[in-house]
Amino acid sequence: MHWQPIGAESVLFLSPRSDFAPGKPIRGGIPVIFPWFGPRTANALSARTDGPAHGFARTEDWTVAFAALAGDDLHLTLTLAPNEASRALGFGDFQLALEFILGGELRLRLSVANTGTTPFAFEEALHTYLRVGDATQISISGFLNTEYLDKTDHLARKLQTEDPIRLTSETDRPYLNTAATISLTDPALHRSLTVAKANSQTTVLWNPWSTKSATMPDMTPEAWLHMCCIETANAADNRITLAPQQAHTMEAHIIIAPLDS
Ligand code: TA6
Repeated sequence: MHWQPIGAESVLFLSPRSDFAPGKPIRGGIPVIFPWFGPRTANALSARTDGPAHGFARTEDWTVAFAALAGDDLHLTLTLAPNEASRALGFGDFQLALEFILGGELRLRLSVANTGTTPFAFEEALHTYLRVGDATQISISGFLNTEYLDKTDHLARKLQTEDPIRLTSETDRPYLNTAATISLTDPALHRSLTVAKANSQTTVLWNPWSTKSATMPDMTPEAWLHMCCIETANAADNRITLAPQQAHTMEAHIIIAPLDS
């Protein structure tokens, strides 16, 4: 929920009205999305469509499995195992581990292991809420010539033709088949935020803008101006099928830098 390198402005957005109640997702920080992104949809291995939006992982209690300071970096590993709720949703044979390295930069590694005897398909996202000074002034680069699903236009498949992107309205786009590093320039906070990644083929760009934000009870009226989600993911066409006894690790790497001059 909070990462602020010494001498820098806080990097993650956290809504002043976020819930912190069991079963409620936190509006900000880096929610961990697993085992589906958005509404649950049927796939080749499961016809089920029941369960909470964005899966169950982000509202479960995780276990702190490791914590250590190494030089200026704090290393944390949190784990999530199956429980009654996940089994009821058809997920009983997995282990998750989320490794953080927090320092002047932020690295996150999400590992998913299939501990069972049958394959399963999953989607995942590190749903990162970046904090910005003014969302109407930011520009975002790295998506040129990349296909995306436009969730504000009935999931229409479109191609990103302009770069950099400037936000002017609700923007909700899973970009597909991309391993690109994304760079966000924030003139108001006079810095750039870079999100690099590994083993991720989807990057989601989201800002609810003013109208949708006004309908969200866990957002204050102006909060949308101070956030931009750049989510490191594997979703939609990039859903992953994990064979028994296999594991997959996705990494996000967030770097901040002051703007020149
Ligand atoms: O990542 C963007 C998105 O899928 C949007 O469609 C919006 O629903 C957002 O996630 C937040 O979802 P939530 O369930 O936390 O309100």
